[in-house]
Amino acid sequence: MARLDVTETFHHISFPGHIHTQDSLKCALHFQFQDSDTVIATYPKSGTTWMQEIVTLVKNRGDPQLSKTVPNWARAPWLEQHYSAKVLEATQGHRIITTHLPYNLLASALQGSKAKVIYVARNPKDVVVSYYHFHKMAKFLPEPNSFDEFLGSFLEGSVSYGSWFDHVKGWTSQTGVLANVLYISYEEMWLDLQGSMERISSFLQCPLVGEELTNSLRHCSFSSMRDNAMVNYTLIPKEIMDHSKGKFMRKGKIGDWRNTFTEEQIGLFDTVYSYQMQDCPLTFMWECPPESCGGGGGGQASGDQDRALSSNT
Ligand code: PPS
Repeated sequence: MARLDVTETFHHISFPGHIHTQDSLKCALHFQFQDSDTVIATYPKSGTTWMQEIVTLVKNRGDPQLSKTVPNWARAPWLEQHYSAKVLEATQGHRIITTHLPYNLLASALQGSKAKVIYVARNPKDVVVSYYHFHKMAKFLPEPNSFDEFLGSFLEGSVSYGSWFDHVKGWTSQTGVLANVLYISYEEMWLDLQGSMERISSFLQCPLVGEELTNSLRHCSFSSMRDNAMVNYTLIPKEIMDHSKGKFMRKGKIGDWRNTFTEEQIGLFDTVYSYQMQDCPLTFMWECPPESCGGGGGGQASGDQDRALSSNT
């Protein structure tokens, strides 16, 4: 199933036809969640792969065997993608399920379920830059022209997987509606990976101790994941993901958007952001605090969690 140039429009949202069909999208809406499922929900480029790795390591008590031998899409498949139904049917026991779908599309399938949901959000300036670079390498997404044009599409919500604003507002307003939900930000994970891992493992009722925790921290660091073929997408053929156009594990930083945005683009973004988020109490960390900016992602500093996705965690 190549369909690299096909786009599926479903509930007014575009999805790449290479990995989605109308049937796979429809099936996701009627999915039977089990109470033992862990669901990772994200808007693209918000820390999905990182959370897939963390949850895999937590569920395996820090043993990296699975993370190093099974690709992330096989051990934490995307619910809405066409190959997932078979993978999920064949999975025995605890399932890790990933989704980029907005909350409103999954609401009825999730309501009443005790599946554990982890929602990861990232500041949208870093998201849009990461997404722009991903469009250059992923041949199943439209080739972007300028960043300026891509930013316009992102702000109006016409990019694949729809509006970042709708996605984040939809999922984060479900406190008290979903039985088990954990909200966490990419920035919290970056600034305090150990604290985040402890929080995630407690939420999953598998609290890690001693070496379980140190092993997990080591294996989900940026450098370890960058070199792990099971998560860095180097297993995907060049015709589908062209690594000469960029790396999936690209920079892994907070505030990298500063290297791309012009002053004019910052102005436009901030205007749209203020309007879209006017009734939303979420706050994001836009820059890396100077004392933490020494290196790659994860665990160099203790996080000021109040500054990142703070309102209802
Ligand atoms: S996708 O395509 O939606 O699954 O992408 P996603 O995994 O959500 O996001 C990819 C970005 O996450 C960064 N990343 C990390 N940063 C820090 N530490 C770790 N361990 C880590 N793992 C993934 C990855 O580098 C992408 O961000 P950018 O800014 O492009 O580097």
